[in-house]
Order: sequence, then C-alpha cells, then structure tokens
Amino acid sequence: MQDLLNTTHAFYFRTFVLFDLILCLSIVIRISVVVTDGAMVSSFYVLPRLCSKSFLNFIHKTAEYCNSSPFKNLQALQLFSATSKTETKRCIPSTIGLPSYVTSSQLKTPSIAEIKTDEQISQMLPACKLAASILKHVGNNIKVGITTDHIDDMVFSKCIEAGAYPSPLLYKGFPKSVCTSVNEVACHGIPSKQILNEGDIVNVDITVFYNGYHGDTSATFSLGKVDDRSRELMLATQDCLNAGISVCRDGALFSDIGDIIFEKACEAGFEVIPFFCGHGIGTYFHGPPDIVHVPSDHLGTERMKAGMTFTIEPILCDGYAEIKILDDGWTVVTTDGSRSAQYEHTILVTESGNQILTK
Ligand SMILES: [Co+2]
Repeated sequence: MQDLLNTTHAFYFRTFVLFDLILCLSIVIRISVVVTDGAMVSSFYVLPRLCSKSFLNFIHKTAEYCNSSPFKNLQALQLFSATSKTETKRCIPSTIGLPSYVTSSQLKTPSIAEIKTDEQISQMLPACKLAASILKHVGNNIKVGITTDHIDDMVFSKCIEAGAYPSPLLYKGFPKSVCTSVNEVACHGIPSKQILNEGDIVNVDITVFYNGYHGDTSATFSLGKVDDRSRELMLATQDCLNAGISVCRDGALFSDIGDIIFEKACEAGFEVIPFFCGHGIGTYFHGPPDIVHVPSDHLGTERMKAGMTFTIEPILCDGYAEIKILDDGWTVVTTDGSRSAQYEHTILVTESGNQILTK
C-alpha cells in the first residue's frame, strides 16, 4: 500500500471506538469501530441482537479465532463503511496489538525520516518476514475461479494465526485486510465478489502489524495463461523494483531510485504511473521519506542514511500513465483501461548497500 504523492486523501474518515461489556457466560469485550465520511454514528445495538442469528454467528466466529474458551479474552472489531455501503465483520483476539489508527484516529507518523537502531530493526524484521511469508502463501494458493474476497480471507486468517494485525483494515477507513488490484486496477483495489479469470493479472499488497511494527510487500500474480504483453509488463515491473533497490545505500540520492526505474521502464516500452510513491515505514504504516518512482526535481540532493527503512513499489502500465479514482474513494484505475503491474519490498539502507527485509 502506498501514499498518494503530495496529497492528503480526498476522503476523510473518522473512527469512533466504543467499548461494550456484555455479561453472558463470561465477558466479551467488543470494540465497535464505526467509520463514516464525517458523522459519528453510535453502535450500541448489541443487546437487541443477543439472540439473533447474526449475533450468534458473530460470537461463533469470534470464538474460532481464539484458542481459549468462548467469551473469554476476545475483542471483536466491526466496521461499517458508510461510503461503500458494505459491512465487514472481523474478530481479533485480544492478544493481538492494534495499530494507533484503529484504537484512535491518530496516525502517529514521524516528521522526518527516521534512522532506526539495530534493536529497532530486529524488532521490525519479524513483521517484514511475516508479510513475505503471507504473500508467498497467497501466491501458492491463488487460482482461477476464486474471488478477491477469498484472498482477503486468506490474508486475514494467516495474520490472526501468526498473532498479527492486517494493517490495511481500517487504515483511513479501508474496509478489508489486503489490497487486490486486478488488470486495469493500478492499486488499492478492494477485495470483493469479483472472480479471478484465466488470463487475469492481480497485484496482492500485504502489510502486517506485528510486534509493534509494520512490514509491507506486494507482488503481481498471473492467473492461468496470460498474454505475452502482460507477462512482459510483470517482468519489467520486477526489473524496475530490483533496479530501484540496487541503487540504495548510505549516501545515495533518493532521486537515483526514480531515475533508474523510469529508465528501465522506458527501455521495456512501459510507462511508470507517477502519482504513487513508496514510503518510510516502522511503527507507522506510512511516513517520510517519499520514494518517488520517476525522475523528480523536488527531491534535490536529499540522501539516504544507514538505518532508514522504506518501501519501493513502482507501478507500470501498458498504456498512458493516467489514472482516476473510482467512487469508492480507493480503487485506482488507468483511464485508458490498460493493464498495470506492481511489486514492492520494504528495505533497510545499510553502510555498504541495503537489505531487503521482506524477502
Ligand atoms: Co506500501
């Protein structure tokens, strides 16, 4: 996942957290998070639902996620997205730490690029390794005929199994645990009932919050036999990511990343979508520095320093690099309908070069 370059999001969401105590056989602590596009909505509706089928399903599902007995040490997280008119219910064991944007509306990002200590890096590494292993799991299980909601379920359950929180869930109101971007969707696709067909390409963008840190990685997968041009697009995008990573070291210019990615994409006959950038990452999902994937004057002579961690995540398309955002406020598509591909790693800048943390 990534930030829109030099913009704040067009949609503002407000999260409202309520704690309900329900005495039943024991105590369930439920966190209801209501997301609206401005107005706060109360969500005290538990008691009327105590005997309803949906509430029993809710309790059952909640219990499934926890090894302890039902109604004990559980927290459930419930999202209503007023803009998308969809409802997502997710239950999270109380042992799993939640990011600040879930428990409050605060994003808590640093104002300048952070230089992490060895200790901070060792605390962050497990989140990155976990994101990589979940992406691998999705790659092994993705197939023609499944829905993008199924990918969301896979990612969610793998996170919970590992004791991690799926970072996209409720981030600025995003309703699902992962971004799934199919064909002409450039990024931030919302998992849905859309079925994956033979010949499709889909980017799966996974970020997990684990041990107090986020780890972020994505890849584009092909479904069955895809056309030659799509395969070339995927390979070129991977090459661009690798080239971007290759220039990272202590003292290198940030602008080197965009220069080499743009050059490689042009050589391969594709365009780089310039509007989205990589980002600093740590205890925060998105923070400084912005990693621009095209040549950029405004980066000036800013240089990388050992200890910085950030993502590189170029999006290439097989057409004009113009995009629009759909009415759901998230889904980014190419305006000409051309296909796009994206790959992403979280990296650490070191004295001698760099380390890919999400490998
Ligand atoms: Co990202």
